[in-house]
Amino acid sequence: MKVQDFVDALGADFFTGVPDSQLKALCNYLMNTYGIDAKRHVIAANEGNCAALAAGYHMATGKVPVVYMQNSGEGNIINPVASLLNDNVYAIPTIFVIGWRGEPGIHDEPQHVYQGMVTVKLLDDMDIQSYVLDKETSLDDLKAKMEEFKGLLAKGKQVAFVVRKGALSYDEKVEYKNDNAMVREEIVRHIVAATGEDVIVSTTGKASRELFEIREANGQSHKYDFLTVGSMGHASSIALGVAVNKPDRKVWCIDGDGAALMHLGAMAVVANIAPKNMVHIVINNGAHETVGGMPTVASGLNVAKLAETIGYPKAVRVDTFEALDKALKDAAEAKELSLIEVLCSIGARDDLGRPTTTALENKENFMKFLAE
Ligand SMILES: Cc1ncc(C[n+]2csc(CCOP(=O)(O)OP(=O)(O)O)c2C)c(N)n1
Repeated sequence: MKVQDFVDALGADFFTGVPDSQLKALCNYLMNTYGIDAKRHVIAANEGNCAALAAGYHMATGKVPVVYMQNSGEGNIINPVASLLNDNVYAIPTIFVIGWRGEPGIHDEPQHVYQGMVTVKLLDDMDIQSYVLDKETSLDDLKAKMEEFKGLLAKGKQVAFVVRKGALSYDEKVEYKNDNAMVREEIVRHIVAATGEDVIVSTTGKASRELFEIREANGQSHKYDFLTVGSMGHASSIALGVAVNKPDRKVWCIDGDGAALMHLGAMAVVANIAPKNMVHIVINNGAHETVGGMPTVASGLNVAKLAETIGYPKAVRVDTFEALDKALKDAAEAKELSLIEVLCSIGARDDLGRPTTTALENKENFMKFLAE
């Protein structure tokens, strides 16, 4: 189905979400049609924020908002759905559009398998009626379902469209770019070179895939690395837990700007505990590059300044490999928590692979290494 027809059938004029590769057609359509516009289309920091923003929109306009997200975002919306939107509380009508990764029977990465299994069940549990959209769904089917959903929305309930791969199409391309020169994979390569046998906890998305491939290409073990393949936004807290309990090891966290923003409060806690053996690197491309390049708000944000403000003893911002190498060397020698913000371009290699070891193997190797 053409994404324009889908959007028209929903009949909404406000969209908020966190981008998803499986919803690329919708995300690109919204970016081309509205860009980022506080009254029409907002990419929020996490899906729970989207639900709350949708509630504000509804109360101010009386209209029904649309919240879009990957199914991994279900965990982030459950609290505001149960305690804000649900009709036992404020009864805020909302249409969710959810990309279905890890659908049973379709091969997907480990972080999507269980989430895919429980995607519809979680909606059922949250009293959200859902309808699965696939390539075969006709516009008439959709319109009929929407008529039915309108009755529920009128009662202050939420409904969801669960979108299978390829269900929505959009022919126009959107080019996402910035003025930064450094490529993320090369940044990760420099980090690997500087960190020797230290621990690396890397964030959700392509940064972890690049780290894995760099280790392979170098003929190095993967035991140094914990790849945070799911649970976006939590890499720095994982690194914190390791750093505090392994004070003799240096722990580096490779974070993304989208991930750091998703749970920004984590940084305040890292700063407060301030493990002397931890280095937090935020690769800032101002984008959710992994899922297509849609913007985050970090292009207008100085993450290094922010880190200093919330209490990191040291934070620097770099935009050249020369400056990056110096910052990495300083951080490796430092005896205090520090943050390095690395300004990065948007893009990745087309043939970038995925980890060939399982998540469990990753954890076991990592734990064995930590115990050495
Ligand atoms: C809770 C949750 N929402 C959405 C996603 C989908 N997702 C995976 S990676 C990613 C973008 C990450 O952006 P950033 O941290 O800036 O790193 P980049 O991809 O730009 O390197 C998104 C939105 C997810 N994995 N989990």
